[in-house]
Amino acid sequence: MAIALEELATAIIKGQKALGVGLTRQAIEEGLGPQAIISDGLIAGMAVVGQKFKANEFYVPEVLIAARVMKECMTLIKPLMADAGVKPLGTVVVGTVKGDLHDIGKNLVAMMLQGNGFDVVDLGVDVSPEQFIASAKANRADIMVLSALLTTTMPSMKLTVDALQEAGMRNGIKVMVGGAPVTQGFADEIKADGYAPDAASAVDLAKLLMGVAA
Ligand code: B12
Repeated sequence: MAIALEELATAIIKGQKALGVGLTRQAIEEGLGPQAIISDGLIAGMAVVGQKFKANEFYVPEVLIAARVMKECMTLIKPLMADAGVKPLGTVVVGTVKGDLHDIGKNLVAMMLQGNGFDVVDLGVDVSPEQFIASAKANRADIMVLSALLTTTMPSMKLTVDALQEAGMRNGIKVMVGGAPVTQGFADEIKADGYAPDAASAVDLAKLLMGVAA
């Protein structure tokens, strides 16, 4: 029987890894294109997860589990994307800024962006301005996503924005900042392009910065 992609979306929402991977495999075998599997299965599922997270119906563990299922499914689909000419919404370089080792929130943001159609390059934690810039250059990034959880590492965000400016790359790349101590006021102060308070809003912001309807 032909697979209904809503079932795949539901498997993502419920965090059912074996089912999600099985349905993805089945969809590929049935000849469904990667675009349809991603849009109507994975992204549809992660969109619901994001809404539930915003509405406090889901908490961090549920989002992490759903995002992991999505990631597993994506590894099956990724090789087919280039062949089918599927274009990501944009390329984002993600990292926790220099001096900061907190990565739970950053990982959530990265996974939600990936689940919503962005190509994500995750640089990990303790990322220096130079590393951000080198990666943005190498990957032709559209957006830089900076995370900080310590008031003492927030200045690293400013240093990264300044370094981007000095490298002559500021006009071509949008900068998003976030993390518990970060505010819209701070984002404005350091001349970032945007701030969002959580992973679901980060996806909306990234789409806005790319000029895609959220
Ligand atoms: C877990 C944790 C740790 C773990 C980190 C493990 C890991 N792998 O991440 C460990 C034990 C290593 C740790 C170490 C330290 N920690 Co700590 N830690 C925490 C804790 C308990 C939870 C943070 C967390 O993961 N929250 C959950 C995630 C999901 O939330 P989030 O990160 O805010 O992310 C969300 C949003 O902010 C947003 N977001 C995040 N990034 C981005 C980026 C963009 C662009 C956007 C748009 C959105 C966005 O989306 C996310 C999802 O919705 C907090 C306290 C707390 N309750 O917040 C303290 C806390 C952050 N830690 C603190 C401190 C002081 C430290 C240490 C200095 C302790 C010490 N003396 O050694 C060290 C610093 C180490 C270092 N150099 O980084 C303080 C920071 C105080 C401050 N304001 O500066 C806190 C607030 C605890 C406290 N009340 O004192 N910590």
